[in-house]
Amino acid sequence: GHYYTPEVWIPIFINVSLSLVFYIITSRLIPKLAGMFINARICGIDLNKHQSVQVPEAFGVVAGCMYLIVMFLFIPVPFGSAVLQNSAFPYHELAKLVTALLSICCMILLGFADDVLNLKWRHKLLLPTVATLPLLMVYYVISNSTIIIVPKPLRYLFGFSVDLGVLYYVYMSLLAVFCTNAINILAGVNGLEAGQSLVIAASIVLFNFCELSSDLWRTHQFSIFFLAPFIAVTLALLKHNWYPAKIFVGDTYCYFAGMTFAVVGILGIFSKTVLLFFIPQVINFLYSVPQLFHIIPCPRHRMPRLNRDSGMLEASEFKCDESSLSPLGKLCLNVVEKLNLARVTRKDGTIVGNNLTIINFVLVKVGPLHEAHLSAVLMTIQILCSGMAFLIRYPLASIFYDV
Ligand code: P6L
Ligand code: UD1
Ligand code: MG
Repeated sequence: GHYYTPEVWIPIFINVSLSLVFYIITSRLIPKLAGMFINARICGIDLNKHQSVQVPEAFGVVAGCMYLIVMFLFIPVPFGSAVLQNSAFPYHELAKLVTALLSICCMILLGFADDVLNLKWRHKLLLPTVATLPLLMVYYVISNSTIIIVPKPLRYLFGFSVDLGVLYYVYMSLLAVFCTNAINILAGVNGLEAGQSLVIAASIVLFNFCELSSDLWRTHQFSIFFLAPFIAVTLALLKHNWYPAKIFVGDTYCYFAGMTFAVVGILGIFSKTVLLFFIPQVINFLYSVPQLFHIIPCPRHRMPRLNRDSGMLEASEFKCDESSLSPLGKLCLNVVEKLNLARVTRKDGTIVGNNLTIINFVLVKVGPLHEAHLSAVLMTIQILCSGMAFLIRYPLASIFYDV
């Protein structure tokens, strides 16, 4: 088969080697640029430290630029064999590569704008949608498959497959919006944004290696090309962003990471599997919905807060008058309270509850934790969920599908 041919492994080898080199370059560059970001006032206060120190922010832009450099250097490599053998040039492969980079580049720009200008929510939702249009156009040209295979138990209702048509394109643009923002709202503890993205990227790469022996190996190889350099720059960031953080990754990095995952899922045609690796982010998003839509008050920061006496992080809280809550707000609060999903206390008509993120949920259930410990716990949860995703994707899928 194709599995042992140089066409499969040589480009991957070159890509991984380049990634290693750029891991070293990026991790040395980051501390050198810290002063420059402070001078430009691109910095924020680390809210969970005893002293208030200015930490340079938006270092995702450094990682993103280094990432683009690796990818630009790499562009000729997959086409080496076509050029050397003088065979038909695979223009569609080139279009995929360049368009994917265009979308990622746009998101780095948007993220950086968000970090320095603090954009409104509507921009955060609208701009990623627009940034996926080139991707969707390429998807239309290379695949245009809008059919989903129905799981066996549901086939008597829907038949073997359903053609979603234009809805499938809507789903793909929503995927990009979801991936970018879901990482950004599961944040606020040193190392968390980069840590969760690292686990997701590693999981997708593992999935790609599992699928590299299938007939669809090209799309999985394509995904590895994008994710190996991503893992390299993420590791470089994580080294400096882990507790105690010397730099913050900023929204730039969250958007960059989310778009990279959306791009490989969409153009690799395995977007549902990508979503499976977002289980903690999906749960965190669903849990956050009452606050995101302001059904329950949402403070500017929902990250845990430091107890200055014990040095531990505790769940942060929102506070409001019971009378100011809408009926829907009261209902939401009752539901999370009955299901034991939040700690809510009522006193003299004032309601206090923990902010609805899984970070605070862990702290409510486990008790106060040190920041580094909390970050490690959340990364462990992400890894366990990836294990579960593999179970769903392989053994479970064979129950629901003929694979
Ligand atoms: C391309 C191909 O691999 O589809 C794949 C096959 C094929 O099905 O899709 O990636 P594709 O392949 O395009 C899926 O993976 C299966 O492998 C479909 C998964 C559907 C789930 C979508 C999103 C989930 C997000 C998380 C698996 C089919 C098995 C069916 C089981 C479906 C159950 C899924 C829900 C699991 C949702 C949720 C578990 C949550 C547990 C929580 C515990 C605390 C999270 C929802 C949370 C709700 C609270 C090219 O090579
Ligand atoms: C999102 C979250 C917000 C959370 C914030 C933390 C929602 C709706 N928004 O907002 O609840 O508080 O991310 O990133 O859920 N910071 C730290 N330590 C860290 C990381 C960040 O103290 O490890 C602080 C710094 O002051 C930094 C600021 O958070 O300047 C960055 O926040 P920003 O990314 O602008 O917040 P949002 O993404 O808008
Ligand atoms: Mg943010």
